[in-house]
Amino acid sequence: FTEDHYEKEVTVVARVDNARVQSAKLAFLMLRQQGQKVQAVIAAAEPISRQMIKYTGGLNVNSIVQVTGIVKKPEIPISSASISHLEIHIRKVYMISEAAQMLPMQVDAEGAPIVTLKTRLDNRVLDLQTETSQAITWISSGVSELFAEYMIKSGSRWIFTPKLVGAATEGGSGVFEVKYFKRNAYLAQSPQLYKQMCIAGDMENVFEIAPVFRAEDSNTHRHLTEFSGLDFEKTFRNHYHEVLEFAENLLVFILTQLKERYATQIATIQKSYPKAGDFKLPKDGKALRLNYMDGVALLKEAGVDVSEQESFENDFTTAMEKQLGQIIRDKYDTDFYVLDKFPMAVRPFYTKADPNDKRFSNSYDFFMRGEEIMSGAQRIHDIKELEESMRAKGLEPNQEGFEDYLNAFRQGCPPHAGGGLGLNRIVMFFLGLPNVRLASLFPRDPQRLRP
Ligand code: ATP
Ligand code: AMO
Repeated sequence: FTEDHYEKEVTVVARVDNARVQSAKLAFLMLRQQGQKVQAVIAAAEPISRQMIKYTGGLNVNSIVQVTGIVKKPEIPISSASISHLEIHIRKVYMISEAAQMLPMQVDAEGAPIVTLKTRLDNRVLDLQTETSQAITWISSGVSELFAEYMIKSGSRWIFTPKLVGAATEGGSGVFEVKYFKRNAYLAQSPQLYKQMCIAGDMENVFEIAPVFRAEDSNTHRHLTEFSGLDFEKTFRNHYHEVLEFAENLLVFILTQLKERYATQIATIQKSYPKAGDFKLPKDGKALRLNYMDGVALLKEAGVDVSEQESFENDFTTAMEKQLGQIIRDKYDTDFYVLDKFPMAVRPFYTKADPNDKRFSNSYDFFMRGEEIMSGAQRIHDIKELEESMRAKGLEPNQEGFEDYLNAFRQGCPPHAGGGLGLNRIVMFFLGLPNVRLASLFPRDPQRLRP
């Protein structure tokens, strides 16, 4: 409420955050709407009966009520930032939707849950009502909005590719099989092949926001079996770095604008997760780009055994990625950076090898706080080269499921590159949340299929 409401009658619909009877003549309600709170007072006076005071003070916590009253200054000033400094003197109270008497989840005085992550996720609807979850879901909405905004401004077309696919693609592992009438189908593990087929279909610049399914038994803090993917694919003229630079600017835009547009939500989340406000962006507004081998050298300098990484057969382990994240934060003062030129051996078959050194590839990963949020690459657009690359990775070009994809290149296809981002991971690492499940509305992991 603002000063404009002072001494005026208002009607609000809100949840009961807390209700208490002070005496036979006085009761208090704390009302809550999307994390914002206002105190309401009911005192005996014409036409308010003692029975109405008892009823109001005894309302079940979380019930949704409609309250009409006059806005006044409270006798004891309210100092909390999330509670209005004005209060409502109640005239009428109507029950809109009553909550059960026993809530399965306890919250502290600040409204933060005081239970385990499992209990929070089991009771996710209640958990979503908390101030912190409200703010996190706004950040997630913000990342999607900013991604779409930037893509559309760049002339990109919003596409929707099938999630039910006829064959296990992208190499075969990690797909969910589902019944499809008399056949089997699979849930798409990435829009990869379709976004490239759109490029072959002369669409030039495309993006998608859609679910991605991974049948991987990864029980970690950052793996989900269904996550929200932000994907894009673009043609380029001379060099794949045109697309890489585009992706870097896209991320700098998203992260900078999040800080600007969602400062209130970030401050709220910071009360429960202190790192939420400390994400460091490069000071010059340009992404820090290093090569994979620069990363190897930085780790080596720090005394880490990187012999397997130097042999180009193995990607960084999670522990190495995190350590590199810390080294880069200390040295370059940024939590967001890009590694370019990954070894060919650790990338998928559709990745273009570096023409100057075939041990490497024209591919990149983006990191936030030392953990991967995006993978991308220049793609092979020449059919012969693509078939050779498949064979080199142990895939048979004639095998079922690849023919439509490969046919797309037989008609000619312009050079292109792209990337795939994990929405939940961006939210998680931007806010420094300890678990990706907190950045998913109703998370799916190997153990969890409900709520
Ligand atoms: P991608 O997006 O390519 O899947 P990622 O880095 O998140 O990227 P992986 O490459 O599959 O995922 O795995 C990376 C790291 O995640 C591994 O090095 C490992 O430390 C960890 N990880 C994956 N699966 C498990 C698991 N089941 N248990 C523990 N850790 C795992
Ligand atoms: P990749 O497999 O690296 O690349 O996935 C892209 C991004 O998706 C996110 N991600 C996940 N998020 C939550 N849970 C998971 N299990 C999970 N797995 C991946 C990460 C990751 O960086 N086709 C390529 C993209 C491309 O080249 O365009 C691909 O799918 O943030």
